[in-house]
Amino acid sequence: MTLKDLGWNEYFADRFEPLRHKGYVPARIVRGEKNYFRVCTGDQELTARFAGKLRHRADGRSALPVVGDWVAVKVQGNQGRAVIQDVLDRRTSFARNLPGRRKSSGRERIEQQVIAANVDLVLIVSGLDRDFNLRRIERYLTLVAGSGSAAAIILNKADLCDDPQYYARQVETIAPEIPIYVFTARDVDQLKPLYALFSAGKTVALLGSSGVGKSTILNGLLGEQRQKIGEVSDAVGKGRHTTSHRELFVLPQGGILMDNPGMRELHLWGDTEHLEESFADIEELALQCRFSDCAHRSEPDCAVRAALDEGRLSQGRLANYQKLKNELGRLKQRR
Ligand SMILES: Nc1nc2c(ncn2[C@@H]2O[C@H](COP(=O)(O)OP(=O)(O)OP(=O)(O)O)[C@@H](O)[C@H]2O)c(=O)[nH]1
Ligand SMILES: [Mg+2]
Ligand SMILES: [Zn+2]
Repeated sequence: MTLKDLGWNEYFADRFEPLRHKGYVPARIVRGEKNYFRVCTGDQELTARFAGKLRHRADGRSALPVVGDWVAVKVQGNQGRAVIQDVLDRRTSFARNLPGRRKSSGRERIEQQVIAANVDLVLIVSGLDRDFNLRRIERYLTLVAGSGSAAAIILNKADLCDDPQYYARQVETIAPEIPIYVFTARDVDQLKPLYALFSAGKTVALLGSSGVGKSTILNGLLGEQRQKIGEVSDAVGKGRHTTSHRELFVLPQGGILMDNPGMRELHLWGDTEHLEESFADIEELALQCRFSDCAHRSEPDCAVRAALDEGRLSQGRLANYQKLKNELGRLKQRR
């Protein structure tokens, strides 16, 4: 394997250049465990920790390395170990808010948690069993809009659904610009349309709730059972968090695929501007409201309410838009 197979390119080479003379080598973080990482330098895979100075220099968690990051490592002897000395600037980063409370005051606290770095395309996976939820897909799309990555939507487990196309049409109404794939991942032949999404050096990530079939898709594309698959009873349709870490896999046909654990909580991190991408229809309507600060409630000449009354916009989508906008607005205030 070469660094290029792992996604290395001029962007990262430029950023690594000033570090080369220190005797560091470039590597990509291919797997995250609780207390260490696995990094790949092209010809070898090493167990790596990050240097303490990274933690001290880092203002908040976001600057610490995550899976997908390109890093400068110092290889230690030949025992398969390395120390991460620096994290190269990310091209994209997928982050969520990890809200909590301050121990001292009990006041609400926000924290950016970067989940994955340098992903070019996020595959948002839903199951067409009980998992399907348009509002959650809108939330994912808003998060991806803030990450710098592109998005595609996968509706898996078509075999468990009477009318998969009905759901595909629903998704189309909320994401007209985004490619949608509907299939049964258990049948590997049905994964073929996904091949077009991959090319050498491009990083694609699978995101979605637990049990939707992310690892099944990965294994299908790898052509082997590398990741453990959950034993979910079809009747219940609930996942049990089979995958517990993030990991990158290089596909035989070229391209890199990141498998992720199912995500339960998905609080937004980002800016209200990102809604322009995920809710372009509402944002465009809002430009035609009489008042520029229209809240689309009872104001006169409200284009958004008009669309709602005429059935061009659903109540559920508008309510979710307002909810996500509030969430991002509160985040902005706290930052
Ligand atoms: N009926 C049906 N079952 C599927 C399909 N794809 C995956 N499954 C099943 O769904 C269950 C969960 O699949 P996984 O691939 O482990 O799901 P995951 O998204 O990786 O789950 P986590 O690792 O917990 O996040 C397994 O029992 C799979 O066999 C499908 O297309 N149809
Ligand atoms: Mg999994
Ligand atoms: Zn309005």
